[in-house]
Amino acid sequence: MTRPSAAARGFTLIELLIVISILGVLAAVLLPQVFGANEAANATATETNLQMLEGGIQRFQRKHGIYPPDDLKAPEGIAKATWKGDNGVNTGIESLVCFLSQSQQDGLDLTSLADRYSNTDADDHGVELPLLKRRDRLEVTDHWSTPIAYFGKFGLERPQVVKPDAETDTAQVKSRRRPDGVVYGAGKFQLLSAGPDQRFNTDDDIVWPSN
Ligand SMILES: [Ca+2]
Ligand SMILES: [Ca+2]
Ligand SMILES: [Ca+2]
Repeated sequence: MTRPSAAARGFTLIELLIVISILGVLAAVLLPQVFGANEAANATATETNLQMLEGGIQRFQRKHGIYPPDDLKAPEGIAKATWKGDNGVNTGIESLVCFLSQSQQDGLDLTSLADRYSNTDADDHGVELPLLKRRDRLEVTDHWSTPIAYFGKFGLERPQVVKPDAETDTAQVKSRRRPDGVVYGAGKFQLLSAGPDQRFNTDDDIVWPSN
């Protein structure tokens, strides 16, 4: 068996190095684009769900003349609160899910969002929600799996406590304000996603309505 000459081995090694460096350059150029595309797709999908929730909120408002409460407390004459009291965590979005899940006519069937449920604070309503057919007190998450925050009309100035996931400590979340200082959704409601960084009250948050 003849061993390859030193020149031949060297040439192979150089070729290998060139290939590796080309792959390195390609990865450096393409990976951020791939991740960027993913983030953009997640943002679009999250906005679509926020828009869908808005549809339910508006239907509730048309029927009852008020926006769905963000405190799990049923206003007089609207619904009879048969569910358990509040544990103070994720309350806004849990309350929205609860009120929208009472009936098809004045709410929204959220069963299509099954892949976006979480229950990071592991609580329950004690009774089954009529539309959702679930007893656990679910949150709806954004596409980075962080529970969305929902601020009702009267809760826009009240910070909320959100537990991002089962392992992470709770965070205090404030409703988002426009550059002129007016709160987004003033006089109505606000839905807030923590965005790609999974932290609330940073620049990448997605707010709805966004004007
Ligand atoms: Ca809760
Ligand atoms: Ca919960
Ligand atoms: Ca954020």
